[in-house]
Amino acid sequence: MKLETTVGPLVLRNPVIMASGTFGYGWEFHDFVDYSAIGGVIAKTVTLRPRKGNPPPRTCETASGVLNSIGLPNGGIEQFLEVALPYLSKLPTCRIASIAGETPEEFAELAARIDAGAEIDAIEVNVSCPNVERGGAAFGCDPSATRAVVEKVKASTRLPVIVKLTPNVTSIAAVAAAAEAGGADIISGINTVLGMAVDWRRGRPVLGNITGGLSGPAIKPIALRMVWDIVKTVKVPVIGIGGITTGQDVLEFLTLGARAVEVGTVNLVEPAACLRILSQLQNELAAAGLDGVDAVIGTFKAKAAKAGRAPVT
Ligand code: RRO
Repeated sequence: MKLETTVGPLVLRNPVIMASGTFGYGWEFHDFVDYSAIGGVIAKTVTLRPRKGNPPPRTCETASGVLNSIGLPNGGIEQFLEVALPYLSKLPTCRIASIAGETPEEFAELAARIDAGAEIDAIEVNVSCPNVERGGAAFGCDPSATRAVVEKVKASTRLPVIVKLTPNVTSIAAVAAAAEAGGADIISGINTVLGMAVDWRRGRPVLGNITGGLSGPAIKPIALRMVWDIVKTVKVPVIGIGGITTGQDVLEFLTLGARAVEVGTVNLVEPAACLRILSQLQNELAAAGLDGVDAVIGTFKAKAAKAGRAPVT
């Protein structure tokens, strides 16, 4: 069974990557996951200066999902370079850092320092955090601001640049096109969907930050629609993200044309979920008589299947 997939300049042993913010800096999952079995790891987003994050409560369970307003707590780039990056760079899988800045120049500085810090495989540019005021989705909601960030980052690193998009826009295709025009090597999406939860007895928000980002199975249909919009718009490869919890979910995104996926929220409730998802992926492919993921990627035909008829193979 050939699970290997190429995503632009990246060669992954399989298409299942751990999404940023749900897998710590890697070491937190040491007891649960054999890193040499998974497609890749994306570390929690790092910023230039240390950040405390948002007031609690920071998470809340919803129907088939989770709301978070974590607010990007992290020790800043110095601590990342000293503590997290050396560990990340030793993992026997595709190693990806994630960065967020308040200006295009900050994004560029982060990329340059990580590039110089230790050997990794790519940088994901997070222009899509829903829970911080400056930076975050402020860039990802505006095509020209997205392009400006990507151009600066591309000029400051030789590493492949993945641009992670927010769904909280009218046209994700327009932002994807701007990221591509700025030089993005790969586009990933989607980050979390803006939402909120209400404690009606107290007449108050559940989350300390009032609003948060929704993730988990509840957002998979939104993510599929947006990945479809992105793959129709850009030529660069796409990584699908949003509510993936099974091997079948992975195949749905690959069918649309995504060349890999990121698995996030399920890691919070099932730390070894990626291993189950990978075994389901192989079983699904074998049951369909297919010898690998390449037989599935981009096979989507935009005409609904008739009920009650087996798929043509
Ligand atoms: O830390 C967060 O609150 C956060 C980030 Br950086 C992000 O990109 N997406 C999200 O849902 N939460």
